[in-house]
Amino acid sequence: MPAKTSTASTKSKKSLKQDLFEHPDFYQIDDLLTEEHKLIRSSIRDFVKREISPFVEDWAQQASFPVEMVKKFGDIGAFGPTIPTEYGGGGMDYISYGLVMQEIERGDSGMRSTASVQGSLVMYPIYKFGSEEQRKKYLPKLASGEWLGCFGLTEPDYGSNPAGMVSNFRDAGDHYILNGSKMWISNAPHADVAVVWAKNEQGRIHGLIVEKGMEGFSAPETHHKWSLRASATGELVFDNVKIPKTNLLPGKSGLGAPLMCLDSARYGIAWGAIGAAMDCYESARKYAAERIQFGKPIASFQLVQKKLSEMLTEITKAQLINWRLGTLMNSGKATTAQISLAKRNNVQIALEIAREARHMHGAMGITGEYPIMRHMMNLESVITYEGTNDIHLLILGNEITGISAFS
Ligand code: TGC
Ligand code: FAD
Repeated sequence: MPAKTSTASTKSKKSLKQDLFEHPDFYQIDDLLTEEHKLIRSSIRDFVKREISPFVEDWAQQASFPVEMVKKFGDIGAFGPTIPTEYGGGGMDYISYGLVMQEIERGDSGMRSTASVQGSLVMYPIYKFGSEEQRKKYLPKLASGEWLGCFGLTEPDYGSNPAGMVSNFRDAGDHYILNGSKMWISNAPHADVAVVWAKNEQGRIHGLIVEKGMEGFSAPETHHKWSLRASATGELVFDNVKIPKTNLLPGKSGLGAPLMCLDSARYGIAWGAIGAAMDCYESARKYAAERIQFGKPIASFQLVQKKLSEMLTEITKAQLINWRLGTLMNSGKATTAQISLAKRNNVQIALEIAREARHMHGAMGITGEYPIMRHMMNLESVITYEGTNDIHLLILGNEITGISAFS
């Protein structure tokens, strides 16, 4: 009996070591996942290995958004995993959603952006605040990847402070007239549908569905980015655009409506960033074992071991935050401040891990031979969008003190 126990524990130690290399799971969080969660994760992981990782370096180097991925994401169920199946969504829980985001961002943050904007920022508001006709018209096509969507909140003069937005619409009888502009909008240049936030004549914020081809609507691409180069970013320009009244989202108005969408998207980012961090860690661990300097693998130097140990520690802490936050999301108990803590912590540590991994690869770290520099540059956007690092600190500060630093 003792011999058997010791064989079992030797075996589990061995597989733990293998996991640390392949897919770090130091605290065996897999034990907390269901078989369905693991199945979803492995199918997205295989998809990313096959359809994204071999090509993404070229897409990023050429700053080219691979439009063909939109349909492929639809086929694999990456769009709207938590939206009910009757509208074409995946009908999954939030842990599954997180795992999908984690695996896609392990490939590339820009690819994860495409999926999280479509699911959390376009399908979610249409599902949550849309009429039944709007749900039936848009959701199945967005879920299948037939249509691509974008979310227009940020304006040239209103980023962290969207309440100040100046985009506006007025009642013109049987339709509205929309004017204004949005900036830094992911997916915009290729989007068929835009969920746009604008003020009515009383200054109340509403969501409007704007479709490609509407007269006076254009979406020029933003060029020369050093970050998220495989994702297309653009402006949304509205010059007296005639919007049918049936395109107003009737279910909720006020800034709270877009902020609810951001809760869902920020949650996905908290998982996604750890995917990028794991890819950097795995690459650094492998490189350190293979790269010989001073006659030894660099992994044998204490300073390199310190870096790897700190990376694994931070990844493990972030994985635990994600899992617990996922269970709170599933039970409808997660708060905006809890989501802010996860988004802020996980993106920040992912960026720090990417930078350390970059150092550990020496000169090779700046090349496209390794994914590190691309992850690092991508994460510089992820730490800014969906609320900057400091805005999330202040959301937490408000929660702790009861005093808003914004007003
Ligand atoms: P504040 O006064 O706090 O709130 C205004 C109203 O909204 C309500 N509310 C919420 N309701 C539902 N869910 C939430 N999470 C809510 N948070 C707030 C609140 O109760 C209030 O309601 P009422 O009825 O009293 O009016 O608003 P504030 O103007 O002080 O702003 C707060 C602040 C700064 C935290 C907020 O504006 C903010 O989060 N700013 C950051 C902006 C941001 O994150 N933008 C993201 C744009 S989208 C994007 O980046 C996509 S990138 C995607 C990709 O490519 O992956
Ligand atoms: P600003 O708000 O001007 O902030 C500048 C600096 O000031 C930051 O460091 C900020 O933390 C700091 N600051 C601001 N206010 C305070 C304060 N009260 N206290 C302390 N510090 C403060 N938006 C969308 O609507 N849809 C999208 O799809 C989208 N995609 C994006 C894709 C990319 C690649 C990028 C880079 C951005 C995207 N954004 C999108 C915009 C993004 O959400 C904003 O960039 C972000 O909210 C910050 O706004 P800003 O860039 O105007 O910075």
